[in-house]
Amino acid sequence: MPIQTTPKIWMNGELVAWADAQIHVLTHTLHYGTGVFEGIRAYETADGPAVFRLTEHIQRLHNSAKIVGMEIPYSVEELVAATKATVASTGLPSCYIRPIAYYGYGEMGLNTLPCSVDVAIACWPWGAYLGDDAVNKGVRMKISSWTRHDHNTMPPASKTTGNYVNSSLAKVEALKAGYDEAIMLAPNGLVAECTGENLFAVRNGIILTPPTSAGALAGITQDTVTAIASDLGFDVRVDNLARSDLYIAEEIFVCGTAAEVSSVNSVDERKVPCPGPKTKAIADVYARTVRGQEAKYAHWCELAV
Ligand code: PPE
Repeated sequence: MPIQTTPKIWMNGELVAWADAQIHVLTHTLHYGTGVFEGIRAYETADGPAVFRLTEHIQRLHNSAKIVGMEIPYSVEELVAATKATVASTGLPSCYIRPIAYYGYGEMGLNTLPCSVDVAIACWPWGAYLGDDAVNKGVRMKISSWTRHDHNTMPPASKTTGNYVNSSLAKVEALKAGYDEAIMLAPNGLVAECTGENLFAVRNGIILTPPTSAGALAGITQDTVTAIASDLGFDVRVDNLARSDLYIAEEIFVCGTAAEVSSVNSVDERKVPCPGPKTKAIADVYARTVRGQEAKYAHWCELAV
C-alpha cells in the first residue's frame, strides 16, 4: 500500500512540506546502507495523541548511531521535541513515526568520517503490519534460509539501514513461498527474531524470548510485553530457543512497534495452538497500554501536544 502523505516532515531542524523532503541521488547512505533509524507509534489517548515510549526509541536511535560510530548532531531531548512537533503538525490522532539519521550528500567512498549527518523525522498513518486481526488469526511462519548476521558482521543491536537487506531477503522469500513472515536463526542455529519483530514462545507454561546475544534487537515492545506478562503473573524469561522448541510450542507470538502483538499459527507447517490464552491476555493489555488506558503504564505514553 502506498504511503499516505501528511503535511510536514522534520529535516535538520525544520518542518518542511512533505513534497520538499528530498535528498540528492549521491547521498552517502543511499549507496552504502550506513543510516540508522527508528520505528515508533503514536496512539490516540484520552488526553490527545501520545507517542509510546518515545524517549526510549530516540535513546535507541542514539545507541544505534554510537554502535556504528555515527555522531547525531541533535540530542535525545531535541529529537524527542522534534518528533512531538512532527506528530502535532499532522493533526493525526495516531500514526507511525520514522526518524532516520543518515550520511548526507557531499562525500563518496566508504570512509564515513568526513560525512555530514542529516536527520529526518516523518510520520504517516500505518495500519496492521502483519494483516488484520493478526492476534486472533495468527500468522504463518517459515524458518528463513537466510541467517541473521553475526555480531562481527553487521551488529544486529544497531537499527542500521543496511542491516535490513537481511530482513528483506527473508521477508520476500517467505511471502513468495506463501507464508506471512520469516523467523531468522543466528549463525549458531538458535532462534534470533523475525524480520521486523521479536519472538516469544511458550514452553511448559514458561514464556521465553531470545536474548540480544542471539542476534535479536533489544525490542521496546519486547520489553513492554515482558513487563505486562510478568505483571499478569506469567513466568517470562530471556532464554535461547532452538528451532524444535518452536515446532512444539504451546503458543508463539511476535511483537514490535509496527506489528504490535501478533499470534503465530504455524511454523514450517507445524501447527501452533492459536490464539493462545497467554498471547490473548498480553495482547489485550498491550492494546490498552499504548492508548493510555492502563494507569500502571501511563508514564510510557508521551503526549505529543
Ligand atoms: N526486531 C527487528 C529486526 C525490528 O526491525 C523490530 C522493529 C523489532 C525487532 C521490534 O522492535 P520494537 O519496535 O522496539 O519493539 N521493526 C520495525 C519495523 C521495520 C520495518 O520498517 O518494517 C517496527 O516495528 O517499527
